[in-house]
Amino acid sequence: MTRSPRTRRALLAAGACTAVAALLSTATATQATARTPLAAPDIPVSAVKADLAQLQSIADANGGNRAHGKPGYKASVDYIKGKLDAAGFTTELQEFNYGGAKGYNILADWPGGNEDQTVMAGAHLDSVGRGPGINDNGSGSAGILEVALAVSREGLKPAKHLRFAWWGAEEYGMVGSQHYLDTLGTGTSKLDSYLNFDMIGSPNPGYFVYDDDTRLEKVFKDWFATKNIPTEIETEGDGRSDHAPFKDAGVPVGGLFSGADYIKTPDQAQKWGGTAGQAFDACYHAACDTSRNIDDTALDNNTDAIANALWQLTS
Ligand code: DTR
Ligand code: CA
Ligand code: ZN
Ligand code: ZN
Repeated sequence: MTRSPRTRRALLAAGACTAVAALLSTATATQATARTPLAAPDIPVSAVKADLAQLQSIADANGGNRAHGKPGYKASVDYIKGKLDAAGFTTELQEFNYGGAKGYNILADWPGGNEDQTVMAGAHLDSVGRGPGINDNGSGSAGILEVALAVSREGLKPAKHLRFAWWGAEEYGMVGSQHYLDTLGTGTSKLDSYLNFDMIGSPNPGYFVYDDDTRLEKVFKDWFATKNIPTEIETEGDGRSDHAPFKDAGVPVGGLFSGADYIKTPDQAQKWGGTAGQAFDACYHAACDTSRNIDDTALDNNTDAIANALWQLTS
């Protein structure tokens, strides 16, 4: 059937409009995706607990601890690194010497994203010599490990580059994280932020959010608010964990903590259902910091909060 030139022009115009509309809708959808981050997946706390059970077994098989310079620490490193390598991370074992013993940091980069805007999440992997260090700091180490594995499972394509770190010899004064920053030098200018997770599963938990950087603090506080979980600003850890060297280097820092010392105020006691003077973690730096020294709900909430923060901060 032949059509008049006028009809042909009208049909061509209509077809072009449809094509443009389709392109616009795709572009809009893409922009929307870029602007509104995908929701982070729920991190199964059972997987985090399984990692803690592995770290407990490692301590049991190596003199009861996972301390810097002891076999239990290197065995912990091998466990964490093995999971990351299998999940497609680009890993680096960074060696350093301290106190006559060799220490190790694990750096794990998720391929992709703008490396001039690198978001880091870290936790110290070493324990004190007196015990297995399951809450301090197996909890933070296992928490960020399972978030990293979720990044891999989801095939996250972050706009900003994402790097995870497990630090050695934190208990001797943030030695591993300081070594990393010393070797990074001016590379710290490429760090968008550093998030620290040290003790996130304390029994009798409090929900403490680092208040060193407003933007980072808000990401966590907003998430806990959606879960109706009351939080407090974290003050007792200033200078006492691996965020300190990053803060000293001018990197914006944030993080979460569930309590080490004592419930200080009646308000805290009321808020978290304890009693003033009661320890958040009575096994802090003790032999009883075992896999029984964990509050599963705190570990679950904090690990999910970490996933949400990383999905948001790298979008
Ligand atoms: N986890 C402890 C350091 C520590 C004590 N209180 C806080 C508060 C916030 C972060 C860390 C800490 C240690 O490794 O000795
Ligand atoms: Ca969860
Ligand atoms: Zn400690
Ligand atoms: Zn610690």
